[in-house]
Amino acid sequence: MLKKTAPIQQRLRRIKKTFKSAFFLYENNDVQSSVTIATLAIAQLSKVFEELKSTDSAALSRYLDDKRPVLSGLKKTFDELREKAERDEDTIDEVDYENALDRLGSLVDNATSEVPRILRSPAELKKLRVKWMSAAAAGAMVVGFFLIHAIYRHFTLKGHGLIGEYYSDMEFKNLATTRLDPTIDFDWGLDAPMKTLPEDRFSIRWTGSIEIKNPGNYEFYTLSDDGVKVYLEDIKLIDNWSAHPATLDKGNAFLNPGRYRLKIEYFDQAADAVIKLYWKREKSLYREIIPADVLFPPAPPKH
Ligand SMILES: [Ca+2]
Repeated sequence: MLKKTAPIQQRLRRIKKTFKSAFFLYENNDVQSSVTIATLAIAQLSKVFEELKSTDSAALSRYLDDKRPVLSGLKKTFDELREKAERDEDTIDEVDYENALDRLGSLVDNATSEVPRILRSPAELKKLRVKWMSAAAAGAMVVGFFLIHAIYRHFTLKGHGLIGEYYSDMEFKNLATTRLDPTIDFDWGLDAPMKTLPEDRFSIRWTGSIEIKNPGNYEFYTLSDDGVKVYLEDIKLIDNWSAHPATLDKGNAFLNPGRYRLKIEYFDQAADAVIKLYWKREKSLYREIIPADVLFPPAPPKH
């Protein structure tokens, strides 16, 4: 069993974190994991409510009586969503799901601020802390397991794109913005890619990995204006580091199934700005933009 257990406020803060993970997963289009984690937040909150029954605070009883129906309504909604997600996540209506997440978010927020406010008495809190021990330890293990599972799914089973670092100079010095780009498929014309960058003289570095499912010869292409370099692991596949109009460059590699580190460096010096990353798989007739579901951001730091 875990040695340390958390007092009630800390437990509530963790539930808030769990909820935020659910929201993050939703924002990154991993609805299935999002539903799982949101359901977990509900289970955790139910456990906290259950534990709190033992206090003899009348104000707290009123609060719990008031919120319990909201919680069980949400539980029902998310159980249904989870059934749908298990069948096929495309059947989940985005607006419905966002509403459900919203409602859960307000309940978690409310509990995080209200419960500690009601339980101001140090004696009550001390009593709760003792009572909470075993359930909290078990809960922490469950949260840990599900979060690791979701993060694993999020970063390994389903791609979402590469991390793009956008610099407001041509030498990767002044980092302006970092974001997740599902695909590298940009034609900014004469405009700046974003408000934090100038229209000319900027550079971008994308990092992450690409998943290869079938062995074979893979052709990689870039269409760029201006300079571009593409690295797979430490092999330079494409190198056209010069100012030029939109140009197609190509590199190829025989790849076995697995995950390969991928890095694209790009700069624009003046006028038009274009950068696109394609591949052509063996037996495929056309080159296509490398899709998001085989591109993965760099793995999260290990603890
Ligand atoms: Ca240019």
